[in-house]
Amino acid sequence: MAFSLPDLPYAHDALADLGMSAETLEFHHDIHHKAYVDNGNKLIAGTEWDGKSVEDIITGTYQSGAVAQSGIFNNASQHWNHTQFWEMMGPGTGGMPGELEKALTESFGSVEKFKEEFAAAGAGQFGSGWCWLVKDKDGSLRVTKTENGVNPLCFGQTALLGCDVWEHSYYIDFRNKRPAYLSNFLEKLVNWENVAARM
Ligand code: MN3
Repeated sequence: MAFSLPDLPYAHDALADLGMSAETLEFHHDIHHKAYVDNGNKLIAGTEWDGKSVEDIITGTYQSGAVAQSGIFNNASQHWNHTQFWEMMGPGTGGMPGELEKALTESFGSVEKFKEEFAAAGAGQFGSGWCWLVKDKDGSLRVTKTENGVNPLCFGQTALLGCDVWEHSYYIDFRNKRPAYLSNFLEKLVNWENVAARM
């Protein structure tokens, strides 16, 4: 099946009061995410990946390691990453579900310690990439960071929360202040119910 650009789960201006402007979402969703969808479809057409699921394309091309497939990997993974990212945020969501709070406290010592580790991973990713809260293959919760479009699927992990730290995600609203963007993301933008549902 060809990739298609999903609608945002909220209006473009729904997060403006929470630190992510309509202009950012217009560029990030309508232009950047759409480009991954369109370029991915062009590169995949007529290859062995035509008709495969986006998850199979990501893991298959990543494991092949073939340079010729890197364009397909990059666009497929960024399509998947952004689709998750939109769902992981939301306007006026409720607090953190108790089961998630308990799991984070058990794994990191406290919710605040988890947030510190997550923000440090995002701030410490040199260049473009993502930081993640993942459920690892052994069931443990971990904070990770990945470069460019690489994501937890590549390592057999479940992505519970991801934050895009490519400059296009924060430069309009936060200029070069990536740590401020990460702090705002954790305090105001995350849809913790969506994160809990992924556990
Ligand atoms: Mn992005």
